Amino acid sequence: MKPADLVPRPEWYPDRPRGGWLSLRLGMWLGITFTACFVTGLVSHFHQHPGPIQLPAGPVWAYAVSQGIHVTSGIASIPLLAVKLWSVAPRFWQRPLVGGVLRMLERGSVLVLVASAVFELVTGLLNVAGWYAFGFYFPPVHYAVAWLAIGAIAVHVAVQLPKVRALWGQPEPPVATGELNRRDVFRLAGLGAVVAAVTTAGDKLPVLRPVGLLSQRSGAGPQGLPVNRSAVAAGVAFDPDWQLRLLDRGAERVLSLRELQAMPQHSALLPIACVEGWNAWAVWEGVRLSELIADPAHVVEVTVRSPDPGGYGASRVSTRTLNHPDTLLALRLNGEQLSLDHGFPARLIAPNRPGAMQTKWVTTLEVRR
Ligand code: HEM
Ligand SMILES: Nc1nc2c(c(=O)[nH]1)N[C@H]1C(S)=C(S)[C@@H](COP(=O)(O)O)O[C@H]1N2
Ligand SMILES: [Mo]
Repeated sequence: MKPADLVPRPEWYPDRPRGGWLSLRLGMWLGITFTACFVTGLVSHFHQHPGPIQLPAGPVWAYAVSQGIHVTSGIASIPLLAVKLWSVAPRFWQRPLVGGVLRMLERGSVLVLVASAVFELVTGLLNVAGWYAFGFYFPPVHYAVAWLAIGAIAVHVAVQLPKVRALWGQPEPPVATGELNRRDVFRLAGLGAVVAAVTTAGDKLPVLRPVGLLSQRSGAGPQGLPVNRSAVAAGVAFDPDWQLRLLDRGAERVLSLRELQAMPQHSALLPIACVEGWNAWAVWEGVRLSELIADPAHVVEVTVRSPDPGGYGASRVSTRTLNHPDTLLALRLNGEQLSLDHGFPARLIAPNRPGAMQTKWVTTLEVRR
């Protein structure tokens, strides 16, 4: 037996209702969910890597909605992609397996498409499930492969356009009696997508919490808010001598907690909107960040630091966010003094911002003009 004989052949596949009619419809839905993932993923990227693209400071809920759509449409893609691969499976083994430059380019682009799509969905799902099983730092790899996936989708759509035209409006091909038809398979895939989305979205839309079987977060925690990284995990202890250091125009100013409490206090209803998709709203109270800094309209950026050595121990605040009235150095949460796990004595809280940038246990504000 030659090695090539071990490679499956299209005719080995049972004659089931696969093929163009089904692939086209699943492909269109995957096009929508992957585009939603890509666009919302870019939004998340530009929040965390501000460059030439400056995102607005509001509306307050925008990032919670955007990242909720990202994770929900990604999870809904899993059953759609699984059935899509099933619908085209025999075609991967069409002979000749290798041959012809154009054919190899086409097969190569499909290989990139399948590999990058599966990679994005699997690593994304593991990440939101809190199982950081891969040996690399997730965001840059997920970001790079996202471009690969969206590029491969564009090439795939262009290559398949003649077939799409031919299939468009065609009736569903008949199947043998007693056999599942293509419309049923399509409906099952859609049902799988809806069930996956609804059962994981309880930590994004509270109305879905009762059916949130697969939700990652329950919403429970001290002061009515979940904790992502506790003070113990971050190596931050209660510090009775805590002071806020303000570094601006080459000078250092120091403020005690009492001094901050004596300043005008403002409150804002804002969400923690984690990059992993869940969000939780609370009433925050504290000092406006812009009122701590002289001439805030002319600040380029404020870096907020904590003693936490982890990747989320510091964050950057843009001019727009600094000058938003809801951007606070929060001292209180839901009517009580902040608990240590939520960032006591002071944490940053600002509208339309990834949770990863809502720095807890703030000790230093560094102003760049
Ligand atoms: C099950 C599916 C998916 C899940 C659960 C998921 C989850 C996530 C999470 C948790 C982040 C935040 C990473 C961080 O900042 O720590 C993220 C970012 C991102 N995702 Fe996904 N994702 C999925 C699918 C996709 C797909 C299909 C694409 C593109 C085609 C995509 C593109 C992006 C991009 C561009 C970012 C921004 C990365 C950065 O900040 O540099 N994701 N995703
Ligand atoms: N110093 C510090 N601040 C931090 C983090 C951290 O690890 N260290 N985690 C961030 C992340 S990822 C989230 S989602 C929010 C969670 O805030 P909470 O624990 O008060 O709910 O805090 C952010 N602030
Ligand atoms: Mo987070």
